[in-house]
Amino acid sequence: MGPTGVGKSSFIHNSVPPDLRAEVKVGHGLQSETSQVQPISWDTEDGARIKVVDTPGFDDSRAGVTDTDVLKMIAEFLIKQYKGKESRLTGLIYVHRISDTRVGGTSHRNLRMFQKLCGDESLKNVVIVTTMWDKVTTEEGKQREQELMSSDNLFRPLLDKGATMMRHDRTPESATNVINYLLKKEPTKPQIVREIADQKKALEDTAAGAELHSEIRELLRKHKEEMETLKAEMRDMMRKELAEERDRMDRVMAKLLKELDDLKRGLSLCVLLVTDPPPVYEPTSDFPAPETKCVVHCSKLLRLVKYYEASLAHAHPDVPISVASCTIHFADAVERSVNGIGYRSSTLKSVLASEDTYSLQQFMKVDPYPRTFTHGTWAKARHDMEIVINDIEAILSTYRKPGFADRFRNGKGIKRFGALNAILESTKEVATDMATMVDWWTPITDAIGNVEDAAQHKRGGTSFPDSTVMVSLTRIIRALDAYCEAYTRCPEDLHEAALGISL
Ligand SMILES: Nc1nc2c(ncn2[C@@H]2O[C@H](COP(=O)(O)OP(=O)(O)OP(=O)(O)O)[C@@H](O)[C@H]2O)c(=O)[nH]1
Ligand SMILES: [Mg+2]
Repeated sequence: MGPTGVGKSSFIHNSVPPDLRAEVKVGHGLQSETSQVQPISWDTEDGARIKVVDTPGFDDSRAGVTDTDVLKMIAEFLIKQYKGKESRLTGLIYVHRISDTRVGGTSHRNLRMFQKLCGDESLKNVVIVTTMWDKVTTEEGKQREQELMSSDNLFRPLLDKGATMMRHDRTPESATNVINYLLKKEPTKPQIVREIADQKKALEDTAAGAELHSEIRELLRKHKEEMETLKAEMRDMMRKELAEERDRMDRVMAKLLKELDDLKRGLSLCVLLVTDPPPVYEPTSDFPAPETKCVVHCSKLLRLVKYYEASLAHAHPDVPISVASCTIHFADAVERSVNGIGYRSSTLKSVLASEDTYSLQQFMKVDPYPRTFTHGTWAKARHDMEIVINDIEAILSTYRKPGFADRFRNGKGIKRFGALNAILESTKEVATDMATMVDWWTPITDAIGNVEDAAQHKRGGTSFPDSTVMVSLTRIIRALDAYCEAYTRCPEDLHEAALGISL
């Protein structure tokens, strides 16, 4: 990569075996030559296949191919290669003219785009190749090279993070030198591929896309300013000239707006989908009805606590208090989860009725509630019960020490021991029920996750991803409703059972 006319194609011309040189077109004159991403490959003697890829530079003054086109071509090429899996990217080359006395805006722009496409992690696979050494004296060249290497807004940040700088003197030897250096590198995945293929970002949301987006916006802003100036000058100029100038500006503006629109439209779906077919989506089977034993067992536990409260009051007042408060906290958490799930279930119903992927995506994005919250409610309740169980077990172990029976001849200790054991057993029963409910939620949260993936995959589309997704969604909603119904009385029942316990 690199700006127009720096010698990218010439470099490739020098890298390929002699019989392929005719295929590499080197520019003549000032016009930019390369307007496509052009791979060229050959087999080495030891059986490896090398593929070198020429790219057009980012250059907003070029006619026909916009910078957005260039970005799309590069991104699509990299993603196809990555998904094709037979290619491994070992090197990225940025070409710069050592003969440039000053580094202009286009060079900075190209360098910025290059950095955003690569990302820091791939910089160790980067070589900055300097060309046109025959146009400078050795002294000049060396001095400029030093400047380029040490300047904070040029190559220094790249070199600091693992990039290398190498000279190319227009000979096959120096080009081969660069290629061989890169072939030894561990393959890398550039940032744009990570963003689009792995993180499923839209082109305009990638680092490179965002960079281009803000540049186009900046150009538009400048243009609007120029238009304003033009309007002011209109009064002094002849009409014809003005009209021509205004037409020219209108054309530029239209081009920029179209480019912005193009960028927003992203990569062609065929690249994203044809090479990466959506996973076959299997609808989840219907979910079993949620267990309600937990409420029954919790009520029983509270009754036990109430029954034994007086006998434990003197020696172990903490036990009834912690068991009861844990149960009441649980009842409150269930109340919140039932309300939340009820609300989400009705939202999901309207999403399902609309069959609109975007609403589904939005729902999943802004509302991870059913996924995490209710599952978390039960997991936390079970965890709290485990703590209570451990505490009671710790107390009971002191009762089991030798000599215990002698110290409590009057039988009070024996009674307490019995009470603690009964409460412990009942608490364990409740903890087991809670674990069952955690397990009950797991396939449902997984199913929601799968629907979410399917919805994500359908980026850009409007109708629902798949009819099987609708089936799953229906089953999920049914399960959420069944949960609400099963647990809607839980808080009330438990509060009632807890009446009379002095918390
Ligand atoms: N003197 C001199 N000229 C060079 C050198 N490298 C390339 N050129 C010339 O510079 C011009 C542009 O080179 P290309 O290789 O086409 O540049 P490019 O980077 O591929 O340009 P685009 O395809 O337009 O992006 C051509 O006329 C080359 O012959 C060099 O090291 N020294
Ligand atoms: Mg070229």
